[in-house]
Amino acid sequence: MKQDAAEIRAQYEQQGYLSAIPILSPEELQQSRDAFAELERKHGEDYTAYSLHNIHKDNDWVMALAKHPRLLEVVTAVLGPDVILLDSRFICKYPVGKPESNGSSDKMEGLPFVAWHQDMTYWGFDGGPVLSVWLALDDSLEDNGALQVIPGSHQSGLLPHHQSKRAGNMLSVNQEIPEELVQSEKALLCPLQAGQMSVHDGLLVHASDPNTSNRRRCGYVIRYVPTCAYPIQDPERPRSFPDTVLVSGFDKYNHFSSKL
Ligand SMILES: O=C(O)CCC(=O)C(=O)O
Repeated sequence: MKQDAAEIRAQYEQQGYLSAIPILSPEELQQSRDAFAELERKHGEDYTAYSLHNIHKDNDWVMALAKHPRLLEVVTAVLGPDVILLDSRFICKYPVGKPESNGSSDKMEGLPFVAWHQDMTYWGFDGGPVLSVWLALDDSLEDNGALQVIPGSHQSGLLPHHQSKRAGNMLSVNQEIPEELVQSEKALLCPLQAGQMSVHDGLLVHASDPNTSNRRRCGYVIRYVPTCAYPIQDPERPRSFPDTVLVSGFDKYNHFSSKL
């Protein structure tokens, strides 16, 4: 049964995330996978693993994903009608061959993974939340390193982060929440079938393990903010948002130079 906007929002606010939401039709999924395969041929897998950043303005098929009506229905249910796309990136873990013993940490050493973190540490926003969409182009399951979340952890505020000592962290600034602050016993996997998405709050603690399967795990991660949100000025880390797009409603704040 389809949830209405108030139910979507209530569940999101309580848990800090929603998962396994069907978005793409089989045809849309196939077209997206074909277009992505074209980028892999053009750039090579080393590049497409993490460097396809903010390509939504130059690629109509990518913009169509970011503005997909079913996806925006969920995003606007949570953030309200006036929404800006802040940033987007493909994040792909390619198969590297199965470690001989199943999952022992020394065999996983150096394989790409994502350390426990909160997105807000990186984005540094005030005036409104940041919401992240993870739209699956491949099935994303336990063995190929699906996203894991700590439900409710968005209610504990911003946690300290330090530089990760483990090799292979895919995050841009190699950030990580110290182990003793992560309630990993509460971790839940967010398995997705290709074409489904999960969404999570900028304060939700989340991570993902290496891909130990023989299948690719490719997702399109899109960050959205309500138009009232604005970046905190941080002289230590000046950031710019040159590729924002108003994807829904009206922007009366003009915190970004977003164009429709
Ligand atoms: O793709 C992953 O494994 C992690 C993605 C992530 O950290 C995010 O969507 O914020």
